[in-house]
Amino acid sequence: MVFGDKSLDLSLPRVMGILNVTPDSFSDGGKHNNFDDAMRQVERMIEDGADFIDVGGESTRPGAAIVGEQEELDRVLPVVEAIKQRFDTIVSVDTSTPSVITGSANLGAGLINDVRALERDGALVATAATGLPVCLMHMRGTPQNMQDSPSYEDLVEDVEQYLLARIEACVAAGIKKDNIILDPGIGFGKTLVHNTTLLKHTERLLNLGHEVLIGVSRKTMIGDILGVPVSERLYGTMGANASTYLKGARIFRVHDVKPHVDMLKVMHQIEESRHA
Ligand code: 7PJ
Repeated sequence: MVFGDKSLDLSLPRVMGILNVTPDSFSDGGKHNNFDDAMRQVERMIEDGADFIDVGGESTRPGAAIVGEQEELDRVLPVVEAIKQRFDTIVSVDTSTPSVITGSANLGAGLINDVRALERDGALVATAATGLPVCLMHMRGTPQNMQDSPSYEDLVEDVEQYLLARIEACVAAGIKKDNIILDPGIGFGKTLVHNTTLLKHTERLLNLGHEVLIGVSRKTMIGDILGVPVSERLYGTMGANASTYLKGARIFRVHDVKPHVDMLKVMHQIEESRHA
């Protein structure tokens, strides 16, 4: 798949390093809202083998405050620009905001990653105009209310139907079908059993004919299973990612790049072994 100025073979597993540029991000407590810290963090993730740097200026944690458009632009665009000037990597932008999509693409971003699957007014048109690939994620509700007892008639079917409808909307807006990546949206309007069931059935999204991205890093799902705080969720995160790699997911959005790069390299070599 072609991500702006770089092309990536997605038959290999790929690691997306998370760079939060919010004052209250999910699990790094806003450690990287300082510009120089952010650049050091990017350098480290790239050295560790990240294929993408996912820049997000809106916290979508349950109950998070809504960020204004100008605030999001001010947080994200300087960081996208600086990364593209200093490093040879693919910048993914975690945004739902049309002006952030357009602005980031103009500065060299290579992927639009939208937890709202381009539902915000103007997002489809803005993304189509960039010509970039997009990751469509499933969310039930909004970050403000999504964890208020989410329920589904038929979970996997609902997620599949939602994403199919969004794919159709993308194609109608002029986004190429081959440029669409799907994501079940772990933790976005889902209980523990919803999350584990969706991961178990990763093949249902793959069967729609798109690559699948998984974002489970340090999430509540891991904390619920292990009973550990955010700082102790790496091994559990790796278990979830290893499991979905074996089911065919190919992009892993993570805070801890190096452990995942090593894990996936070994898993890939085992899966690809051929000895007559
Ligand atoms: C995801 C995301 C995810 C995609 C966030 C956090 C919450 N983008 N952005 N998938 N999660 N595609 O990192 O804990 O799961 S923000």
